[in-house]
Formats: sequence, C-alpha cells, structure tokens
Amino acid sequence: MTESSVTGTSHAPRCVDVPLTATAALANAIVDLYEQRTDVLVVRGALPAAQLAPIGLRLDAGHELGWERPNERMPPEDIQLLGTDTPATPTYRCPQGPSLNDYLDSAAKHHADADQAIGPGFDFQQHLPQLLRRFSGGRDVRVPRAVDGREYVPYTLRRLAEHKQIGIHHDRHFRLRLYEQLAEIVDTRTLVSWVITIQAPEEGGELFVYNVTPDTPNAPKLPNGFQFDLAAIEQRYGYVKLIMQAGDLFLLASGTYLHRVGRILGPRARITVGGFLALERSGEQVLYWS
Ligand SMILES: O=C(O)CCC(=O)C(=O)O
Repeated sequence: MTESSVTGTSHAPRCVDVPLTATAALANAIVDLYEQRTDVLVVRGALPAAQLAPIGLRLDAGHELGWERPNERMPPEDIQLLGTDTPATPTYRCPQGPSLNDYLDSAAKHHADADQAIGPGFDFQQHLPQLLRRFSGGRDVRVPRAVDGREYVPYTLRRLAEHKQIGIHHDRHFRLRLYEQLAEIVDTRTLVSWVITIQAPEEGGELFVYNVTPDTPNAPKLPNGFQFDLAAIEQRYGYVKLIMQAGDLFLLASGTYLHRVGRILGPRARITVGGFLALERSGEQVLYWS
C-alpha cells in the first residue's frame, strides 16, 4: 500500500507501485530513477512469498546465526546484518564508513554467511541479477570487483527486531573513501537502494521517502546541526509511506531523497535482503553490491 502526503507546495516523491506482471513497460526503470522521472519503484510479488516464508521464519528464530550489529551502541537503530561485518555505509561503529580494504576483507570473510543462513532452498545469487535485469534496459547486471580482483558483497540480510528502526538519512555515499574506485566507473548523480522484504513485521517497518535532498536549502536540522529534524520535515515536505509485504521489491533513488524505516511493532522482525546499485558511466552495465 502506498500513501502520499503533499504539504504546501512540496509534492510527494514520484512513486510507481505495480505488480510484477505489470513491469514490461518499466524495462528502463533504473535510468528513470537516475533521470528523476521516477523516485521510487515498488514491485509487488517480485519474488515468490511462499518460498520466502520459511526462510523468514528461520532467519527470525536463528539467534545462533551470528548477526553483526554495527549500530549496537545506538539501541533504536540496532540493525542486524548477515553477509558482512563492515557494511558499505556509515554506521555508529564507523561513522565515516570503512576503508575499501577493510570492506573487501570483510566481504571475503563473510560473504558465505548469508547464503548459508538461507540454506539450499533459495538462491539469491541467481535470482537477484535476474530480477534486477528486468529494470536495467537490457544492460548486464553484475557485482563489481576491485582493481585487485576482490569481489564486493553481493547482498546483505537485514533483521530489524521489535522497537528498532532505520533513522532518516540519505545515501549520497560516493564521497566516502570506500567508493574511491567505484566512483570512477559509475554514474554518481545518485545511488539506488534495492530492498526485497523476506518477512514483514506485524506493524511498523514502513518505508518513508521525503521530498528533501542533501541540496534542499535549509532542510530542518536538530540543534546538534547534523541530524535531520523529522517532525519539521514531515510538516513541511511531501512524502510517501510504503507498506511492503513478503516478496515485494523497491528501488529507491536513495542517494537523492531522505528516507527512513518506521519503528517495528510486535514480536515478528522485519527481514529484508538488500543493497545498492548504480549505472556504469559507459552505460553498458548495472553494478550491484551491499
Ligand atoms: O531497509 C530498507 O527498507 C531501507 C534501507 C535503507 O535505508 C537504504 O537502503 O538506504
């Protein structure tokens, strides 16, 4: 379900929300996100919910799976991750984001953790590029490698337990040291987040996307000067609120628009698989990583 809120003169971000069966006309959706013809694309039933359900239950129950907790020191934002212990974003453990070397070391050490936790019943390494290719305008879709041949993390599993959330932020990350190589070869006008819900929570966990970018003049901030003032943003700017079910995919121009994930209510965790993607400058390929 999508709800749009228009505030004053600020329109809501442009959202396309369709079932997988209606995506034939969206073959160039990734370019549309870059060109700001669309800001969020939601594809309902992108992966079969029935096959994801047992995976969600197992991931939710599996306390022994070795989830990483890079935001542990900020309890409301204490997301759990499998697939890396050094994610490709700023975290409370590493506010400037990791170095490329640390990220790639972790990728080599932990990339099998996510596949193992899912088990043999579903092969994300096979399904993800197939799914993303539907929106790539015929471009090949692949995981990047560093110049020394090391591979980036293809995807991460994320668990948000009761009372956890992802606070308001944008992903204008190409200035981080981690991206010293990728920023040379991809189109850095934006970055696209892709997220598929494996298990939806009972309540909460919605995706909110705001018509506010890192360049919006005087975007409201808290007195500390760096955190965004959510209440003021919701009052002044249009936004969309998206409720995702198991199997739903979204693509969001997350390098451009502020967004957040609502607090989880109820004991069932929100479990997702996700990462980023970007168009190569040459226009030949789409690169995806997490
Ligand atoms: O988990 C989500 O739905 C959003 C993830 C997110 O905030 C991001 O990709 O930047």
